[in-house]
Amino acid sequence: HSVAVLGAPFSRGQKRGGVEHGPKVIRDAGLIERLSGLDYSVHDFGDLNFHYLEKDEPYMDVKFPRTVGAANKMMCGAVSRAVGAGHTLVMLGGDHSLAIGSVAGHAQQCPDLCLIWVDAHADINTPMSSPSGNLHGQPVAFMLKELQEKMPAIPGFSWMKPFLSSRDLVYIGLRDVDPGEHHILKDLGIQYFTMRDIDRLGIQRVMEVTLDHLLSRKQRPIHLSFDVDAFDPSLAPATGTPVNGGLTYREGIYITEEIHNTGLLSVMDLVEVNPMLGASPEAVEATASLAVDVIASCLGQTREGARVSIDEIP
Ligand code: DIR
Ligand code: MN
Ligand code: MN
Ligand code: MN
Repeated sequence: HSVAVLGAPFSRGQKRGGVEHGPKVIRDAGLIERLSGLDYSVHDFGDLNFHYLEKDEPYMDVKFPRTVGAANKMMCGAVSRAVGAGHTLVMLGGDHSLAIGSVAGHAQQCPDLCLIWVDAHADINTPMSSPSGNLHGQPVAFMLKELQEKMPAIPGFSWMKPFLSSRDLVYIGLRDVDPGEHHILKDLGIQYFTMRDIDRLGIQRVMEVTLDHLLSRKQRPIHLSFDVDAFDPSLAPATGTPVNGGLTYREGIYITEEIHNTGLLSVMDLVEVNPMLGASPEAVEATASLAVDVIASCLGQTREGARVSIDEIP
């Protein structure tokens, strides 16, 4: 099989500078070499070239709507082409608003996809419920068919229509959910596992229920959207909105191992690595290196080691 890597240096979905350098630090932490070592043919598609519009007034409270909309339109086309060409795609953010285009482009090729959202946050605010106006807190609201009536016509987004059913989405790692978001989660009956649920059930049971919920009716392509802030800030300090009490290293890697083991991972996003927010170079390197571990694990790196053909054993 072949893996394509696509960088998305973009930060207008939130207010803190630096997250546009995420793709560079993740590559510098050795991503391409690690994936090549897993016996993939790796195609590095480089970085998308986004344009930041000079005049982009807020719409309601939504910041940079046209810039984020245009970036996601470009992302949508790029992901659709890569998946159409047969690659498993790894998208490197950039902020999480980019998942709008990433999942939309994936859905153009795979309309029956399901979505696993690993994040401290639910990212399901509508422009009305958003406390910040930042689009990285809203991407899921753009995707869901059930929220169509709650979404105003935001400039920059006329190219897309909602495409995902709320039953085809599961959250893991939540611990900072806004009131409006909590209402939507309950109202639509979305399956989610907070950090408290992980404490109660254990990550093994959480993954069993997650995959059963999404795949028991039929096998379908998986989109994994992984926000590095799902991890505990002690492991992933270089990110814009850290929240205490996050995933341990082992919980994070168990999630990705289980997703790999389905054989159904089709596209993944790794977002919100911000090298300008680490307290030290070591903090940035630790976050980027964790991102590489997550991606490699999604693509089959195992903790038990892998069998190789007998002539490769020294
Ligand atoms: C908050 C923060 N819920 C918002 N969201 C973040 O702005 O809508 N998402 N940080 O990753
Ligand atoms: Mn988050
Ligand atoms: Mn997020
Ligand atoms: Mn494999």
